[in-house]
Amino acid sequence: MGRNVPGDFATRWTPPAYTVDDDGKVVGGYTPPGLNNWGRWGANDQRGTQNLVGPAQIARAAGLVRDGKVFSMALTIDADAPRFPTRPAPQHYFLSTGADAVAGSPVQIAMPGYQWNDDMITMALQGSTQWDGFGHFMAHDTMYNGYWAGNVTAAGGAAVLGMEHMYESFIGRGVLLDLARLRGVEWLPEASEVNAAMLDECLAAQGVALETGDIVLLRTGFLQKWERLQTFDERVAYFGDTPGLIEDCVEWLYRNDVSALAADTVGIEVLAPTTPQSRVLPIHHGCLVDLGLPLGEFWDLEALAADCADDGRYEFMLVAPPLRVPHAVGSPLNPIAMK
Ligand code: UVW
Repeated sequence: MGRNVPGDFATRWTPPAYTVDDDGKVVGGYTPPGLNNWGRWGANDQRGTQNLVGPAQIARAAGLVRDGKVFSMALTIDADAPRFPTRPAPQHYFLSTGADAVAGSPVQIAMPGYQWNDDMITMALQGSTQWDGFGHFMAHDTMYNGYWAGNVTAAGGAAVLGMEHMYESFIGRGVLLDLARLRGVEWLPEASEVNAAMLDECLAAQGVALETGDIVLLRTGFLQKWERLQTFDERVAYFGDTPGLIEDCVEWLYRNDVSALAADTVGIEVLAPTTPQSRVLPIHHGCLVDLGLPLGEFWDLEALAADCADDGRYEFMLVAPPLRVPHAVGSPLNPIAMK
């Protein structure tokens, strides 16, 4: 069983024309036709735009903490929070509880007079507030920096480009672009498109300029709509209605040396665009594959945005590392902004 035409599920299969070298990189296959960061930080780089952030950027960001204010941007990890319909709800179990011990448990023999509670969750790593790593998305069998898609397997996970390369990353200056506030709406209209000109307009309106290595957060306000939905069908339709970026924003991100991009939506980009796009998911393709620029999704930006509007400061220190899961292609997290 195989296929050799995109979107074709025929039983025939022709081996691809490309080969894969000892480093796991495609030879003679896809290379980005336009702007890209392949090779910019070395032929075998696996951190992409995280290379834009160094001690100078982190020290500068630390100076933005003036009032001691802290804002979490994490969704709750439970069945009620939004997640893409293909991803199961998180499950939260208890392994042992003090109540069991009080009622009488054999483990009390080991530690008479003491009790403890242990719990665990099972969840999709992309099933909550999350980072998409480079192993999450491929174009034409290829990942960031030319690594072959076949390096990510169900048995072993991401042999290259895993989230373990990022476990000390996403710490630096965050800049919020409050697009909903710019337009004076609770949330951007369903399936509305955000282009690079609107991003520049928002920066100008907020009186903030980007610096190399910034982590940009985009607020559409669309997360607030989730709370108002009643039925399963409304919740499924919600994802198709997602407002977001269109493809000219990839060049904007490159030009501004943005190190990571996160938004309060499921996929950052508009999922049902009306403007013709040259690629199916141009932001995922352009950022994750061509630029090596990680994407954060379902960040709850409401409290932070309210405070930025209040004090007029749209820059802050951001601390948002992923979980240290070897060979993972994404990670949930609790991103923290400090002002
Ligand atoms: C979508 O694009 C729907 O989201 P993700 O990047 O989490 O796959």
